[in-house]
Amino acid sequence: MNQKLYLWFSEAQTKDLTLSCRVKEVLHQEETPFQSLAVLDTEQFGRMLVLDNIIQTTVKDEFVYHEMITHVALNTHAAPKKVLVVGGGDGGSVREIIKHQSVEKAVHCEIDGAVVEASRRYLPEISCALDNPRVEIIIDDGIKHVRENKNTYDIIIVDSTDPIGPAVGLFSVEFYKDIFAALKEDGIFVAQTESPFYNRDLIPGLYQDVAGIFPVTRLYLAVVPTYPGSLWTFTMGSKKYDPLAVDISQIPQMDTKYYSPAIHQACFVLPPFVKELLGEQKK
Ligand code: AG3
Repeated sequence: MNQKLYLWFSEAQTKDLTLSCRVKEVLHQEETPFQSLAVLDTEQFGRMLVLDNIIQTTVKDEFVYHEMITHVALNTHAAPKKVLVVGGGDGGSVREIIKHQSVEKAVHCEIDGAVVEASRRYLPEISCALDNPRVEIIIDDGIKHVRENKNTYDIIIVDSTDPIGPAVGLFSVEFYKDIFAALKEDGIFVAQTESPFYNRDLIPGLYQDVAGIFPVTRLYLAVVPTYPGSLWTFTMGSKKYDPLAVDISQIPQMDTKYYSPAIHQACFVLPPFVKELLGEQKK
């Protein structure tokens, strides 16, 4: 019997480790002014968005990341009305944000319009909220947008790529200071902050930078199978509200597959090797 031809896409997760996925079909490929963009249909994870050969999201596991980068902060704030997403051109974060009734406007600032277009076309289950009237899409540099809008947002979510190339500025102390200024007096900031296994040089400095600016700083975890090491960190800086002080019995029933009131609390429980990165007591 004939064997089907095997084509594999490999992401070099570190210089010594790759994750390989068997590809059914290359649906789209282009060089944008910012990066190389591909949408692949894979056997294991379904359709997958790849930027500069790095897996950004897949239709099978995107729910973990998008629910966790949004709902923890949105259910910590008393009544978030205006929310900004920097990056995240696929629209997954915005889709989760508008599940919150209090949200009047979700502003989505993505530097690369081609990511938005490819996601609309090939990832409809992720990008489906982009045409919602409560969503405003701005194709521009998020760093500039944050700098130019002071005291504007209740929540700012930084849904970035890895801290290489165009995203380096999204992991800088200057940017965190500008975010602090762009938030209202009880605002909350959340960023995706990479792997506690493979980014041990990044997380300590970043956490200290956020803690030097925001009165409440918390790091939390979720499991995203397609990201390096699967275990993934998010860092929250908050001016007033503490996510751990939330009465989880008051969290409204939500249509989610990973986030839940129990996860809202449990995601802040850190293994000693992660606590160590934050300069905290291990136990
Ligand atoms: N942002 C990318 C997270 C980092 C993934 N890193 C990696 N695979 N090496 C995801 C954007 C989804 N909205």
